[in-house]
Amino acid sequence: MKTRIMTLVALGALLNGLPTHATLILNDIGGGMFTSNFATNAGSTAFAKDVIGVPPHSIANLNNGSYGNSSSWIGNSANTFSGISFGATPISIGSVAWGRDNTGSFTDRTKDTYELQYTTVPNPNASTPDSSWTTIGTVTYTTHGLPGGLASNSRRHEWSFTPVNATGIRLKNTANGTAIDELEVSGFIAPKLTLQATGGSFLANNLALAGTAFGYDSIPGHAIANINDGIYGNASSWIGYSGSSFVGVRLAASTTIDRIAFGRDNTGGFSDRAAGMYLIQYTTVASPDEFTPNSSWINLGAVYYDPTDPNRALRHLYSFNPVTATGIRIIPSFTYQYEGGGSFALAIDEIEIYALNAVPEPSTVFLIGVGGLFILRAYRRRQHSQSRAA
Ligand SMILES: [Ca+2]
Ligand SMILES: [Ca+2]
Repeated sequence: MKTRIMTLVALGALLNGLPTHATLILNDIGGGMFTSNFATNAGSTAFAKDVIGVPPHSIANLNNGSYGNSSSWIGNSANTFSGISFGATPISIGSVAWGRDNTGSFTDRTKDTYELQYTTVPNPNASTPDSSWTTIGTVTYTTHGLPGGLASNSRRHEWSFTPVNATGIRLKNTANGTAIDELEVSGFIAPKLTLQATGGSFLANNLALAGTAFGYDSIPGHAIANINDGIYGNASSWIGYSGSSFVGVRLAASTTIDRIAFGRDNTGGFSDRAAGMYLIQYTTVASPDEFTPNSSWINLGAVYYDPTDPNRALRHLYSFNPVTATGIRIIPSFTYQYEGGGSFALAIDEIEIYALNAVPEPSTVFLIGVGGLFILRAYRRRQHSQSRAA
């Protein structure tokens, strides 16, 4: 029962965080291997439709517990796939991770559409028919990774989804020659960021207003200082210039925070420069700025906005486990040959930061209440249907 309640709480967090058009929720970018990685269990086996005939790339590299190009699988055809069998008995899975080269050296071979599937067929392999696989979710990387980019498409990306019982997973690719250095699977891990509101406006006591903006670079007319000037909209937004772009806010004092909000254009005017990923980090060092080393930043979480999500450009308010921070920064993915063929960095019109125990806005209280009711009703229905089935 206790486990069940814990699962419900975790599922509640997942449901609250579900974007409009995705069943894979981005949880983190970069980072290390799952503490409990089912793909490297003794009974687990990697398989793939094919592999490029160039050493050292191999199918076994998919779950050898090592990142990097020299420990990767590369497909050898369009519409290929790679996967992991857990054996004959289904296990509960809820999170996966994969990347092209989590060491950051290689950034090619990532532009692709990835479709994650699972099966309950015992000991699945490359010959398990398509009809035995069920799709969990699909994500599209509109570009290859960029060198040096911490939020690059080539880094390890960790995704969570509504848990399923499975004997195996497979990851389908559309492009020929996509690379994966490690395919990881775990039980459900609650996303680090929980979506609390889409749209909406400033709450009371936005700490960013009293903070100091900093960033790596920007394009003309979209200055770093726009990030905390208290104004939404494209004309008051920051837009990065390169694959190394980031922007952040140094807080006036070290503060325990638990919510952040940002968007591309909360006025609804512009919806370009919003499909992609944002990695959110915090730091505890004194007086952080654009020169604070990468090693001093800790991941708070990441979000992925699908190109088909109509609300992707609006402000999104997220909550997270409280951290005491001196500053935060957001690293957007950089896209090109996208939305008309030009070169695009993602845009942010405003960053808001809120302290723990600040009074929440009424609509947030309402949303949490509605979310709780929904989960309770779903749970009761499940119990009801289970008792009827028994
Ligand atoms: Ca590997
Ligand atoms: Ca602004």
